Amino acid sequence: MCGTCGCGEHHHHHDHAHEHSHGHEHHHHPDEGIVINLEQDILQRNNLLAERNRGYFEAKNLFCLNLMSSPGSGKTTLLEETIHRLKAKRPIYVIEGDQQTSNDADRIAALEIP
Ligand SMILES: Nc1nc2c(ncn2[C@@H]2O[C@H](COP(=O)(O)OP(=O)(O)OP(=O)(O)O)[C@@H](O)[C@H]2O)c(=O)[nH]1
Ligand SMILES: [Mg+2]
Repeated sequence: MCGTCGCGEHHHHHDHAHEHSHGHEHHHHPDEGIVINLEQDILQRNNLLAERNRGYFEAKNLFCLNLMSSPGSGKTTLLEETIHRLKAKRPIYVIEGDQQTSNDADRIAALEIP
């Protein structure tokens, strides 16, 4: 890492003859581009946890689906209908991902599914 600007490169020239504005301008050639990878560590941790979950599900012989889509696109409705049709045939469990409200969790709980 460059100790002056903190970018990913090891050696490049910083001109200190100009006045410092302390904005976030970097003096790289436009074609070089600057990649500051802020997400990487967070996603690595997610991937690790997901991998552990997959191992757990596999060991327990659990069939798991991760249901993701835009807000209001019908996830919970699809779940409700799926549960309605399958719950007599096999045990079903739902993990809800809404961290703000329990609206969806309540709809699932109403179908007497853990
Ligand atoms: N016309 C139509 N409406 C649907 C369908 N599926 C869901 N809806 C309606 O779309 C609205 C949102 O459905 P939800 O199942 O709550 O959607 P969601 O993806 O769980 O929403 P969030 O949890 O808020 O992200 C509700 O009014 C549903 O009745 C569908 O296949 N056709
Ligand atoms: Mg929902």
